[in-house]
Amino acid sequence: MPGGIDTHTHMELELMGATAVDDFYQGTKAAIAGGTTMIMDFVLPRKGESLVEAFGNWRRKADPKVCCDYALHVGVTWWSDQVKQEMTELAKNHGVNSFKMFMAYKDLYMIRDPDLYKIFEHCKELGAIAQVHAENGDIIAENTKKLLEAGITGPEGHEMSRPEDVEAEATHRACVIANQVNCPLYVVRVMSKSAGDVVAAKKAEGNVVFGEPLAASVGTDGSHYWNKCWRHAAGHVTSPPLRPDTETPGHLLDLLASDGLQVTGSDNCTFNFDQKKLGRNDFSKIPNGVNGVEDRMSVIWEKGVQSGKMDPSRFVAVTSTNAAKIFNVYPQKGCVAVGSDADLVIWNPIKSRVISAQTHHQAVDFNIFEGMECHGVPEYVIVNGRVCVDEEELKAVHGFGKFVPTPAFPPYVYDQVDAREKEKRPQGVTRGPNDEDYSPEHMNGL
Ligand code: DUC
Ligand code: ZN
Ligand code: ZN
Repeated sequence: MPGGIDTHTHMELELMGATAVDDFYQGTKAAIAGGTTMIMDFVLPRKGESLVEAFGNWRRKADPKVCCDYALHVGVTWWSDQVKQEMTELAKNHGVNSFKMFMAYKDLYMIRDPDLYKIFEHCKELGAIAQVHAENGDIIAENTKKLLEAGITGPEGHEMSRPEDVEAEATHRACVIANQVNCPLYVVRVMSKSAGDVVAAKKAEGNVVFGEPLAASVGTDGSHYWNKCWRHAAGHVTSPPLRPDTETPGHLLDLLASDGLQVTGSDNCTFNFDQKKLGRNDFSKIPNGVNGVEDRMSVIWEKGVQSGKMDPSRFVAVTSTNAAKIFNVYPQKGCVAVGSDADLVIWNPIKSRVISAQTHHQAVDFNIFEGMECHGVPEYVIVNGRVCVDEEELKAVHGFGKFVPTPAFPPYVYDQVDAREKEKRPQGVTRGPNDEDYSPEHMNGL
């Protein structure tokens, strides 16, 4: 099958006072070990920082290290005329067709609705895809304050401060705003049943919207935040959080199987125990992020195909092909065909392995899927024609990967946008300022 495409990673990201330990070398090496041959990482400029400069810095970090191919999404973390011009520059000259806005992380990245509207509008003009991290940042800030005042400082406070509703509300709001300006929307890391349902319902109404659950959100759950071991609980802290009920993973998997949701990422953003400890006395200071770049393919196979919820073709769609189509690198990526890149996986569905931090290839000292048995083992992984997993032996090559530009106006997305536009065009008469105030028949008797 075609190599996996992980739509969502944060290699060596500086976040909340720590730098993610999986860098572009270790992270992409681990990706290959799990059957992923392309990652999509996020350039996240600080407020006030030039987007183009931040993009250049990301390229300089990644290019010499990546073992597999990669593309970049760019975060729009502040808004001004300069940012608008830089988005244009990135889309036209640097191979970026996806821009991500955070509706949470107040004081760091958060974008408010009026700016969101303008950014969506500009994405549409550029033929780009708007991505959102959908959580209500204002509510989270208030809830966090109250919980800490009440003495709830442990990792369970993380989930309590940002419950499911807070994710579903922002997801709905993003869909509404994007639909006003006919901008295609991609909701990153769908973590809850209700947020998943919002995406599926809006799609069914005709909105052009895509949803990305994570390996984490279908593979584990938020009951871990209540684990007595602080390290264990903090190891699961990620935003939006995993949900404490046991139905969420299955519900998200069902949506993925039925095309209510379309793609899977990992949001791999890994911090070691000594870094997680920055939040030992305050859950809101625990660096956010979990692993997944290595295990995503196995976890989706186990929960999807092995459990009988999806067939192998749908597995290929949600782990590779749909991502290639949405981000406009199909058929270069995401399919097995003459002329496509030779990114290939020979997958053995009969073999199984048990996931563990002791044996994984990531730099991080913890694994949220610890002890999970997964069927589906990549026996061979070929990256751009080079055998990088050979009878399960990892032979990834430092710097072998390259940057893959994602061109504007992906037909898979913009054909749907055009159809939506036609459908929404007003029928019949519209009125301009120079039109008659009264038609002659209404003049009679007035
Ligand atoms: N969530 C995380 O858990 N980590 C990185 C950024 C994000 O949105
Ligand atoms: Zn533990
Ligand atoms: Zn992320």
